[in-house]
Amino acid sequence: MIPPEWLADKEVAVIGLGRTGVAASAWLARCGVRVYASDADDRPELAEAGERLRGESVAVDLGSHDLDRIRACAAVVVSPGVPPEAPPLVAAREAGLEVVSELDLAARALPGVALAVITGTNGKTTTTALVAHLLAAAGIRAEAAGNIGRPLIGLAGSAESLQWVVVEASSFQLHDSPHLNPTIGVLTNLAPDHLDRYPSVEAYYADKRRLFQHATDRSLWILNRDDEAVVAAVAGVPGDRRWWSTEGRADAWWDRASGQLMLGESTLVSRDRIPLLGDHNVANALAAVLVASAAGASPEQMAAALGTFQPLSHRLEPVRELHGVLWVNDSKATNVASTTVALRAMNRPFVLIAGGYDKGEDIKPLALLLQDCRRLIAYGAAAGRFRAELGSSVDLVTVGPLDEAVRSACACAQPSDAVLLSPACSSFDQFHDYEDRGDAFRRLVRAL
Ligand code: UMA
Repeated sequence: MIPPEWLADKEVAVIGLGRTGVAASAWLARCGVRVYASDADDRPELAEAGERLRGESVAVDLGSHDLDRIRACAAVVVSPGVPPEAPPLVAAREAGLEVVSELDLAARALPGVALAVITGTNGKTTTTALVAHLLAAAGIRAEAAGNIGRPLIGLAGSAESLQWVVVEASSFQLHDSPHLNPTIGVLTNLAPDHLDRYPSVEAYYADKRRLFQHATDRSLWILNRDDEAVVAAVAGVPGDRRWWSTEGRADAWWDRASGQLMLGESTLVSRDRIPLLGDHNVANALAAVLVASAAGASPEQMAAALGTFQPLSHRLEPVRELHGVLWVNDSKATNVASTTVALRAMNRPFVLIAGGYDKGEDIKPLALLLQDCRRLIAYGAAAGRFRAELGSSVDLVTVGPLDEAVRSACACAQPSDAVLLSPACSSFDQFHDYEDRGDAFRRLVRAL
């Protein structure tokens, strides 16, 4: 549970007051810990959260961190979005304080609950949600939490009512989780990411490999056989391994010839029954099946539940079919890699809406995936760059706001086409975040 020294005279510092910091502060205060919570920012929504925490006896600073006060604390709980070189963390390390993630603390506050921890560069949110769905359908008491958007600490105190928690863990969370020891660990795939925070790809992969830090012969690892970097990452790690593959036989695999998802030699379910677009989602389903099966779900239960999974919002989310045109919201695609996955998932001609806030990424590689693109509608701040870099590869028009892009797509899409919003850019030129952008797209499409 809570380390005893945290309950002595000193305060515990919580750095960052987003969802993680607020949940961690509230839980620590309820456990009798004296909490000093601070955030370098003072945006309006923090003020409201700060007031609520003050009502729970938490000392709150917004707009700055009191570094001397932090140095005098017993320990530090850090939010994933705070980089290691942030001044409060540098001060804490200099003072010899333990720095842990909220995830690490929460996992210790769930005694007796089995943890399926899912990490990887892509697919971890969908896999996490799928596992929780399969377990619930099998009558297993399970919840999903972590990077999926729900701080794990919110479940602390519910240990008695839970058998499993399915935890989506980001590399940022794993970085500060020295005690985390999953019952089942899943590594979906590894590709360069977050290089604005990590000095190298190796440093990012090293944080992902922290999943295996307490591996023993009794550990169970569920892994992607199709990804060489995953195979390399697990070399020499103790424990049992189960593999999935969309390219060949494995413990769970996709028999493309028959269109079936297979568990070993047995047919599980037809690909067509799973309401998720794209081959990458077959991989996510296979990973989820291996986890749920190890946790006690039967093949029959899983097969039925795979057919009732609701696609997650903003991730290749089908919005509606209108006059034979399927409208798809992939607003979560804030970079070229995500849009690449979406374009590969298109199995029909499509109109692509892309653009937004230009992060300066190289967008030319998208040209290779635009053979079936009827028209690219580039919108927002990055529209000009799309025209300059992709205008010779595809029929391309530029527009300003997203509503104009939707109208333009509506005018040119043909029956049997898809219209795909997969921006390859962030949303900040016109929206608060990708969810705000996806919600706006959904509203516009439903109003057509
Ligand atoms: N801050 C300081 N001082 C600093 C630097 C930052 O106070 O020196 C503050 C910031 O102003 C901010 C807070 O620290 O208010 C950091 O908050 P946060 O970014 O960690 O946000 P949370 O709302 O706590 O959300 C986090 C995850 N965010 C990140 O990892 C960036 C959420 O993942 C996660 O869902 C949530 O915890 C619950 O576990 C989001 C994400 O983008 C979805 N994750 C990345 C990804 O999936 O690629 C890793």
